Amino acid sequence: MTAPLRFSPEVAAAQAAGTPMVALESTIITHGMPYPQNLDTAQAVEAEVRDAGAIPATIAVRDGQICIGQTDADLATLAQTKDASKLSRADLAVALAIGRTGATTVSATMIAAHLAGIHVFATGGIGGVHRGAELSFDISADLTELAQTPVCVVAAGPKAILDLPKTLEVLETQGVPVVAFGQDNLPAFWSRDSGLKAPLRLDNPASIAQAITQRQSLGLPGGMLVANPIPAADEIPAKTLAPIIIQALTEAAVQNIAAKAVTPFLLDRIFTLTQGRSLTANIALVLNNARLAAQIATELNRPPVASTPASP
Ligand code: PSU
Ligand code: MN
Repeated sequence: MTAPLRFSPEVAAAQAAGTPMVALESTIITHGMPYPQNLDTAQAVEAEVRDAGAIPATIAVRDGQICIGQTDADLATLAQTKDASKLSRADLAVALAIGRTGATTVSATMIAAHLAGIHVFATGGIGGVHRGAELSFDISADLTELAQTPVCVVAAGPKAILDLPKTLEVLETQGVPVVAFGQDNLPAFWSRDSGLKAPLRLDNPASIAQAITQRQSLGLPGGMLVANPIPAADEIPAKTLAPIIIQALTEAAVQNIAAKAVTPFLLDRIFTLTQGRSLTANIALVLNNARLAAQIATELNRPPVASTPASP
């Protein structure tokens, strides 16, 4: 049995024509942002990818199929679906088997993108090691996915609600290149600077594309995380956010929020506690990531420059 993939007309045409493509996830739509900003953002992110010369492929599960690329109507329905499942690697096959509507997280989106032959994926922030993971064992499946599925994920860093040093440690153990784009330090989602040095740094889309190609040439499994800092004009300084994150984490603990509910709960509380500023920042950083992902996909598509044979 082959994987049940269904391509939108736009994505099918891009595949046939060899146009660069960028995968986009859907959990950010169903669990990461409120309606209607989630729909506006999903549409704006797709437009950003097109403006940069690539084709967007937003990925979601419905009717027993992994849908690669959504029509405007599909996006509008998804953005208003209250009971969509949050699907990661563990859930994908069961959701397909029972025909559930589901949104794909970073891990499930990477799997689907790879099956569809898409090498670059843009999102907001990846999941990682949660604070207190030494007791809860809550470590996002995004990290082990990056270790095994060859897709380049462009994000504004791991979300700042996480334990960032532990997240970097796990990524290092798993052999995942963590590349800060254009700066030395790791960005922290809503903030440009986490205060931690990023393991690696690259300064342009062409060198990121070359690193992807080199990894393939070495036969190494897995992808790469490109941590793209939020534009300066849109950032919330880490110092401003620190007490708000602590408050949201405390509320999550008091209310016994666990497992898949943790990240959506924290994002929602931080949205309220920042009077919506975190959402404005989240939207700006996703758009910024979509643009860089499209540039990387375009560079990856460039035919290698043929070396000129020496004249006889
Ligand atoms: N980026 C955002 N908002 C989100 C996410 C990413 O700006 O909501 C989602 C992604 O789908 C990611 C998930 O995989 O959050 C992480 O969830 P968890 O911590 O439960 O693994
Ligand atoms: Mn988790």
